[in-house]
Amino acid sequence: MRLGSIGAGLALLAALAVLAAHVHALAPRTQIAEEYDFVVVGGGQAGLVIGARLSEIANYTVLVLEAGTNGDEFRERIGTYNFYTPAYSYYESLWTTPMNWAYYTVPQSHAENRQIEWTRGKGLGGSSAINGLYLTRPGKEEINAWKDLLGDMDGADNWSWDSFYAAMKKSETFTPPSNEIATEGNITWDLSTRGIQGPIQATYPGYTFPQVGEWVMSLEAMGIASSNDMYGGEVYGAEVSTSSINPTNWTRSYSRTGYLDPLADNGNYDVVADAFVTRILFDASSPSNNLTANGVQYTLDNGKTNCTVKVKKEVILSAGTVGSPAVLLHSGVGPKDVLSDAGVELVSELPGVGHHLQDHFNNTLYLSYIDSAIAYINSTLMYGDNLDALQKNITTQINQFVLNTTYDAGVIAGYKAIANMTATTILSSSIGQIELLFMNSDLNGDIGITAALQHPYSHGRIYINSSNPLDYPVIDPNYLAVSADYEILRDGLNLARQLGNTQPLSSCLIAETIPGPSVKTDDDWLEWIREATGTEFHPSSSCAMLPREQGGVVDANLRVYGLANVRVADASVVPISLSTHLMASTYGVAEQASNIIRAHYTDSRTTGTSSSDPGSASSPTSSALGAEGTTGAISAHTAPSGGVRSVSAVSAWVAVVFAAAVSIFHSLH
Ligand SMILES: Cc1cc2nc3c(=O)[nH]c(=O)nc-3n(C[C@H](O)[C@H](O)[C@H](O)COP(=O)(O)OP(=O)(O)OC[C@H]3O[C@@H](n4cnc5c(N)ncnc54)[C@H](O)[C@@H]3O)c2cc1C
Ligand SMILES: *[C@@H]1O[C@H](CO)[C@@H](O)[C@H](O)[C@H]1NC(C)=O
Ligand SMILES: *[C@@H]1O[C@H](CO)[C@@H](O)[C@H](O)[C@H]1NC(C)=O
Ligand SMILES: *[C@@H]1O[C@H](CO)[C@@H](O)[C@H](O)[C@H]1NC(C)=O
Ligand SMILES: *[C@@H]1O[C@H](CO)[C@@H](O)[C@H](O)[C@H]1NC(C)=O
Ligand SMILES: *[C@@H]1O[C@H](CO)[C@@H](O)[C@H](O)[C@H]1NC(C)=O
Ligand SMILES: *[C@@H]1O[C@H](CO)[C@@H](O)[C@H](O)[C@H]1NC(C)=O
Ligand SMILES: *[C@@H]1O[C@H](CO)[C@@H](O)[C@H](O)[C@H]1NC(C)=O
Ligand SMILES: *[C@@H]1O[C@H](CO)[C@@H](O)[C@H](O)[C@H]1NC(C)=O
Ligand SMILES: *[C@@H]1O[C@H](CO)[C@@H](O)[C@H](O)[C@H]1NC(C)=O
Ligand SMILES: *[C@@H]1O[C@H](CO)[C@@H](O)[C@H](O)[C@H]1NC(C)=O
Ligand SMILES: *[C@@H]1O[C@H](CO)[C@@H](O)[C@H](O)[C@H]1NC(C)=O
Ligand SMILES: CC(=O)N[C@H]1CO[C@H](CO)[C@@H](O)[C@@H]1O
Repeated sequence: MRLGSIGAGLALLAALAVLAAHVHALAPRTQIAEEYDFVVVGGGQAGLVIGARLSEIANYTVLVLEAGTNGDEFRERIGTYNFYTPAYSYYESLWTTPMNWAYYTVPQSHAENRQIEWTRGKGLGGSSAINGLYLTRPGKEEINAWKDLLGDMDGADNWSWDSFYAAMKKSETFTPPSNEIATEGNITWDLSTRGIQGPIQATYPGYTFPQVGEWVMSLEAMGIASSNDMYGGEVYGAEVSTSSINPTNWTRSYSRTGYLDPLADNGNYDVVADAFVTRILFDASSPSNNLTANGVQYTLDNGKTNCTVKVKKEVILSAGTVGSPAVLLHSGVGPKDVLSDAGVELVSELPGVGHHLQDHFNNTLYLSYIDSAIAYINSTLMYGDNLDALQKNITTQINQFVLNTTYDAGVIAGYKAIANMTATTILSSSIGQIELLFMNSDLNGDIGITAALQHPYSHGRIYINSSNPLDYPVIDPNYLAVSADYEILRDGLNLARQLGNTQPLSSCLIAETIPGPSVKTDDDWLEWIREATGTEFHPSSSCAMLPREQGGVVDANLRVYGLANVRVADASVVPISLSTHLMASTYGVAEQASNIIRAHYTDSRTTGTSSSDPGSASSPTSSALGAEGTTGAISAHTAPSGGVRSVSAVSAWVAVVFAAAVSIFHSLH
């Protein structure tokens, strides 16, 4: 068994520590400390939330290590988009910059052997810095299904709808649209479901297209009513969703602007960009079935030099659905076949790492002629009286759907548990099975209607095929491996076609250009789906929260099985694909993770919890980010206060600039 040593890096750090003046956190740094209570791996969407929430406790020292850039050179492009419409954030945004890992899947054998690009954010803010800004929430029944998958595990209640809903609200501040935009876009909302004092701004764009209003009306004509309650857990019907944008100027609101830039300089929090984490190091004297992490190894120069930082309390992995399993695997934690094939020594066997990968995949119809007009279509609407037959059809086939990519009966049991939950509870619930999106699309001026499968039965995996942590992990989402997936997606695409033919939307459309009227039969659809399917960018579940005997990677307290002090907290822990764009849910995971970690250290102390107790998980006064989210009703005029206060205070704080730290490390070599 290999356990890393933290010798060499420390000598360097000790030497540098002499140079370090009494620098303050979040000011430009020339040096980081030799050890921290908490080291967060990945300064992406979730990582910056956790860094902020833990560092609110002045007694904790916190370090975030982010592999990508600090983003400063792209800031204008991150924040700005043409015409004040979110749609352009895709096309004018950051796909072509170094802020995208630009992964590719392995050839997809059920999709014409295509290698499909997997865009993932790389830099402070992670995918929230480059995503499409749709801010939507999952459904009540799916979150409760997640909790039910945990059985009576300690902490399972934290993943009930009520608890998760509160965590999502805590992250946001909602601002209603102007009257003009509300009318033009036919936008409705329910204040009682929204957050009022969180760091992330949720509102509507400053410009909208008339077709957006027609979207809702046309869907209504098809029997799909507009919904007011999609943020309260009823994810079916049509709506114009909110975007994660600032209400004053429609710039991007993401985890860096919400959770990092406004922070006070309390001297206990460091964030280092361009720091690629290569592995977690463990204390060789800790029990092999409950290893204690005592350090994190990383590189600032693409592997030429290894640095190490010591960890006093915990390592928290927030490297995302691709990065978090990859770091575990390179640390020797994972399925033994994968590790031995890759030439990485087994440290702690955990067969589920990287498995249970689920993603939304989609196809887009183009019609000749944005933003966030969407609809979630449930199975009552899609299948009516035929639902029972479909459900039986799927449940009787689950054993055949199981893949042969694992040696472990537990991972297979976990697959069956997720698939059965999906086919029973979720399929028959009110929650959408298909999302329809209105896309202001391409350069031809066509519009697109996308249909995206929300609950895939085809699960894939993330694994590694090299012992070099800097090599890209292998991504195999296994799209369309299971017949039920293309059948449901096909039925969704037929709805998209029907929508294009429904008034008033149809009156501005000339013809369907892609795939066009020649695609009619089930076989035609299947062929076209295989040729054209792509990702909606919502992969999850590669470090699934499930019982250990079902191939789970983390327990309900987000702790990695077999390790004493390593947690995962990001989109990779969600065990079941959710019917939503994943950003709000990821904020929910990260806020809840912070609650759980803070509560753990509060509870484990013998002293009581006075209001000045730095460990008190619910002390609103300790937050520079606004008070706790609300669970009750709110009124409109109180809405923007917390977030605006923290945002407008930005110039009073010193922004994070870590280039200095990096160059000092360079110059010493
Ligand atoms: C192009 C695109 C469009 C999307 N559109 C939407 C949308 O409109 N609405 C929505 O709700 N969701 C959207 N999503 C999904 C959503 O943004 C993600 O699900 C979510 O941001 C994931 O958050 P995360 O914290 O799990 O991971 P990320 O935000 O991806 O963060 C992971 C971080 O870890 C870093 N990292 C990885 N490996 C290492 C390592 N070894 N060492 C150090 N750091 C490491 C990465 O660089 C990254 O910064 C989109 C995603 C993409 C990519
Ligand atoms: C703060 O940290 C110090 C040093 O680690 C420790 O001795 C002290 O007990 C901590 N106080 C609280 C309230 O946690
Ligand atoms: C939205 O459209 C419906 C018709 O589908 C109409 O009854 C309603 O008044 C419109 N609402 C707004 C806010 O324009
Ligand atoms: C937009 O508004 C936000 C919030 O007020 C502010 O922080 C940001 O700097 C503004 N961006 C630009 C480009 O003006
Ligand atoms: C850094 O660590 C890796 C293992 O993660 C090792 O393969 C490599 O040789 C080390 N590099 C140096 C310069 O020591
Ligand atoms: C899938 O959906 C995403 C997000 O809406 C979109 O950017 C992408 O182009 C779609 N892909 C396909 C193949 O339809
Ligand atoms: C059940 O599934 C099979 C195989 O995919 C398919 O051929 C059949 O039409 C399905 N039946 C129903 C009722 O959905
Ligand atoms: C798994 O199944 C595929 C396709 O059926 C097959 O090609 C492959 O050899 C199998 N792998 C193992 C390890 O059995
Ligand atoms: C499938 O799920 C249903 C409903 O949740 C449950 O009653 C049933 O026992 C499950 N079956 C299996 C095989 O797990
Ligand atoms: C499914 O969606 C339709 C249309 O949006 C809605 O009328 C219906 O109530 C939903 N079904 C359930 C079971 O909630
Ligand atoms: C690992 O997989 C990638 C595809 O993700 C491939 O390009 C590469 O050649 C593979 N490396 C080895 C050593 O098999
Ligand atoms: C693992 O170790 C930690 C602290 O060292 C302890 O709190 C925990 O109970 C241990 N877990 C198991 C399963 O032994
Ligand atoms: C943050 C949170 O909701 N914590 C809860 C997690 O679950 C435990 C046990 O059910 C509760 O005691 C915590 O309050």
